[in-house]
Formats: sequence, structure tokens, C-alpha cells
Amino acid sequence: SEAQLQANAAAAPAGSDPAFLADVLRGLSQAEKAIPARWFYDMRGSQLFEAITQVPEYYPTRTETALLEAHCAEVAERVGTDATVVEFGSGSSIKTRILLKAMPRATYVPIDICGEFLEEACESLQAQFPHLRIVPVEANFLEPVNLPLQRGSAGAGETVLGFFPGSTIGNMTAAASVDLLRSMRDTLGAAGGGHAYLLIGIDRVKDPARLVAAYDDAQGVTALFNLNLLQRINRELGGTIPVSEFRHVARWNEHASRIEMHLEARRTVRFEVAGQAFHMDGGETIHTENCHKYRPREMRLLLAAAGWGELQHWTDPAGDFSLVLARA
Ligand code: AVJ
Repeated sequence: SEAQLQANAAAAPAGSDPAFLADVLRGLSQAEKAIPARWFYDMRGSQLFEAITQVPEYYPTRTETALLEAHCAEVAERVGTDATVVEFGSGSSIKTRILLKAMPRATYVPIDICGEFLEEACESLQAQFPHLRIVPVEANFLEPVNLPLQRGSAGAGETVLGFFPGSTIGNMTAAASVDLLRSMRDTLGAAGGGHAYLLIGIDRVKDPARLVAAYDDAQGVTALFNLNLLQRINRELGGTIPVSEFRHVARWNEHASRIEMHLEARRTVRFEVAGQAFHMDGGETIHTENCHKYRPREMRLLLAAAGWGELQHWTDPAGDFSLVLARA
């Protein structure tokens, strides 16, 4: 109820994020406990994710980076070196730099909901590409976004290339992915007379043992990343979760074609978040992330359902990861 929400907000530490609090309280109150994966990425979580990309079992980042190194010239040839590159996310990664290096006359438009991330990413990118025109947009890219410079002075014929690397699409269900891909198509102005392209990285179905290893590395970095969510709840929301009573679990859900990450209670635990009491039995889990994996024809189907036609489909020799160029 409204009164309950207000009481919870009052019990949380001052300055805590009300959206985080609401997601945590709602997620822990469900029969199957779950917290959205987006809350992994506080400062420590972002650092731990960076560390994950370096562990030997986590192949996606290095495989996609190699695919971009190998094929960005072809992308640039196809869309033109002066296209407007619209990145969904603030583009702090090496991958953005690889793409922009191949498109020296591009305009770069990163879209991110976090103005702070956006500012930082733009600053460091501008330092590396002093002549690059950067137009940051602070917005939620899950919804269609009005781009500031589209079809402006350039008029019809402007080419826009959306960029969505990292298999981030895999965090969503297929239904949500189609919604997002359609929003991207709207954002890129497919109906505006110019050309809209999308360059997207998607992880593939493979041997479940390799998938599980990628999300449960021997060094335990992914475990720390997952468990950090509980620490964040304790830190930011005044929780009393006994973190050492939980263990990281990564499992392959064959039916849903996805890796699931959970935090499993080792034994019965009781704790509070913002004054609200919770209880978990031993073996009960909090579901923290889904990472959907696709086969090439399923990728084509997802894209087609959102109005995108595949132009090129690149993969590594082992067929671990796909880099897809599509046109609206
Ligand atoms: C950033 C969502 C692409 O799903 O592989 C890595 C996140 N979680 N290890 C992924 C993640 C655990 C990653 N994405």
C-alpha cells in the first residue's frame, strides 16, 4: 500500500534510491524471489564486471572485440564512414573505440539514462578522438528516443547506425527483446527517409558446461559480482542480509535457453530491509539475472519480428558469438 511504501522509504537510509528500494522490496516479497539485474552496477559492481571480462572462462567480451576488429571496416564500407553512430548505453568500452576508429567522420550519439556515466564516457572518448562530434542524450533507451540532430540540416538520406554490443539483449526475455529492437528502430527513425542500420552483438547457444563456466569462473569473480548485490542492499538500503550465508549459483535452463544466476541461502536466514522482515529457507534462491542465448536463425527471427532484416552475420571460428548487421 501507499502507506507501507512511505513507511519503508522512511526506514531506508537518507538519500537511498527509491526505485532500487521498491524493486528490492517487491522482489523479495514474491513467492519466487528475484531482483532485476540492472541493480548489479554500482561502482563496485561495474568494477567486478570489468574483472569478469578478463577471466579465462568469460569468452563473450574478447570474442566480440575480435569480431569488431575484424569486421568494422566492412561495416563502415556498408553504412558510410560519416554515418551517425547511436550507441544504446554510454559506450565506455573499448568496442566503441574500435567502431569509431573505422568511421573517422562519424557523429557519435550515446544514449544513457545516467547523466554522470554519460559525461564521463564522453570526456574520455573526446580526449581520444578530438575531432569527433559527440552529442550525448540522457534518456531511457527502452522507449523510443527523440534524437536531437536526426533529419535536421542533413535532411533526408542521413544514415544512422545503432550500436548495441555485449549481448546485453540477452538479459531480456524474447518478448522484451522484440519490444526493445522495435524501439531502437523507432529511435533511429527508420521511417524518416534515411537509412537505419543496427550493429548488435548476441551470444550463442553452446555446450552448457562452457556456458556455466563462463558464469561461474574458477577465480570466483562472478560470485563476488553476484554477492555484491546483497552488499549493496545492506549498504544503500540499510539491509541486514547475512551475505556469507549465501552462495552464488549459475545454472543452464535448457527450456528457456538461458543461463540463470541465483543467490542461494545455505540455511534458514532471516533479515530486514528498510524495516521489513524477510525469511528464506535453506536452498531457497533470489533470482538475479537471465542471460538468454540464441541460435543464428532465432536471432534473425527476433530481428525480423521488430522490423530488422539481417544484412551480415559474422561469427568466430568456434561459433561462440555473433555480430549482426541489420537494416530497417
Ligand atoms: C553484461 C549482461 C552481457 O550476460 O554475460 C556477466 C552480464 N553477468 N557475468 C552477460 C554478466 C555475469 C553480461 N551482460
